Amino acid sequence: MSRPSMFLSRRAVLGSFLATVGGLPIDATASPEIQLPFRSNPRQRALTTAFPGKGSMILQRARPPLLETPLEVFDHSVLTPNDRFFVRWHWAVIPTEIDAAAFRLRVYGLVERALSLSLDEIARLPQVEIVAVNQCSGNSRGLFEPRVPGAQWAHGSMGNARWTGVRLKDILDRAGVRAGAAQVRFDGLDEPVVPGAPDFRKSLDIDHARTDEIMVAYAMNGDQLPLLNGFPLRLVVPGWYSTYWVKMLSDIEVLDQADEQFWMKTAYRVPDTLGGSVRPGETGYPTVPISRMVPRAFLTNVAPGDTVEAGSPLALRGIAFGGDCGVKAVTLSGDGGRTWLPARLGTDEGRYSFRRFEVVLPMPAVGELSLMVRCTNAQGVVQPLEPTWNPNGFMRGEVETLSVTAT
Ligand SMILES: Nc1nc2c(c(=O)[nH]1)N[C@H]1C(S)=C(S)[C@@H](COP(=O)(O)O)O[C@H]1N2
Ligand SMILES: [Mo]
Repeated sequence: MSRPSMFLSRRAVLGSFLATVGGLPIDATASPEIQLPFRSNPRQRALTTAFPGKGSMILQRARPPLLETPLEVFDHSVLTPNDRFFVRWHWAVIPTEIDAAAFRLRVYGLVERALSLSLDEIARLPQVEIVAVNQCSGNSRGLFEPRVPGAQWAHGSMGNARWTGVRLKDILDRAGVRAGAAQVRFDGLDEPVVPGAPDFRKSLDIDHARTDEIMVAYAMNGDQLPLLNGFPLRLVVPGWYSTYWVKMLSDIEVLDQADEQFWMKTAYRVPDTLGGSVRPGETGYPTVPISRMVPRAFLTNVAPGDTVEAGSPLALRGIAFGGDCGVKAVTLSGDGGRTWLPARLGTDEGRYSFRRFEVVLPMPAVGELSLMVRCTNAQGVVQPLEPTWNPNGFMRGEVETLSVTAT
């Protein structure tokens, strides 16, 4: 493993790119188009290669950047390459240049000693690594029926990386958390565009923050974090939706009570029901801050509308993840859910990682094939066959159906 200083000694620069791209018409940065698997949503999206450090990405929005990973990327490896990893920011004021030598991570609030840590000091703490899925709460929102407002993502606002960094706990211990701590709040260097708008900040309960798994990461897949994915530091909260994975992490504040600001109290809440699901139109239910992910599975070597050969074995591949724990099993149905075949699982990269799977569907008959893959996680949670829905388009977890034609 390379030394942390390798990742931290460099400067990350976007130049004036982010400042200028917002002023361009979107089609100036993008060309070929891609079809997303939507029913009641426009399907066409542009692909762009205009963003520094990023290869071909689905352009959902230019400013602030919302870039989606095309699903076929997940067919090539269990880890999502940094240059194809999705990007999402809430506010457009994002530093376009960060000087790693001048950067400081500040720790304050209910602590014995406030800290201002350089990247070198952070790099001297014990190094840890974890493979974990970073998935937007709104991943697959564009498939919600009825439609809901918000970024109309297909399935590509997620990615799986090997994260390297230090334990948040070790940083908190250096500061010395005082009795009475309730939550820890995280803030990054990005800022709202309009004065008075709420700065993006997220909080975790103190007990959760102090678990061994929560990481302040300085590397992703063995390289420094791309600026758009949070250079030089980001929080990694394995098993939890990425709204908590604060990028360009600059401030850690220990709070003596629950965080009442906008991004905890108003935004990113889900119905307090199984899988965060309610009936469309339902009102009056209690909500809670979104937290743990639910199991999901996707086919990656076929796309909706593909033609396959009837009467010969159909080899299918994909990725699954357990949500907040590992994958126990993946099953496939080629007949719309009547019968299910077990898939063979690939290498286990840890319980928070994608898990690849393979399964052969014997002899599909001529006609439309309704393919479904279903993950059961290590805690026995099975993806529901019924639609999941809530008005924010969060926590999609239902079994996905993909139709191909056998000829
Ligand atoms: N500083 C900062 N961190 C942030 C956000 C943000 O707007 N600002 N968005 C969060 C959300 S909602 C998502 S989905 C992830 C996206 O991570 P990525 O861009 O590295 O894929 O970043 C999270 N961390
Ligand atoms: Mo998100």
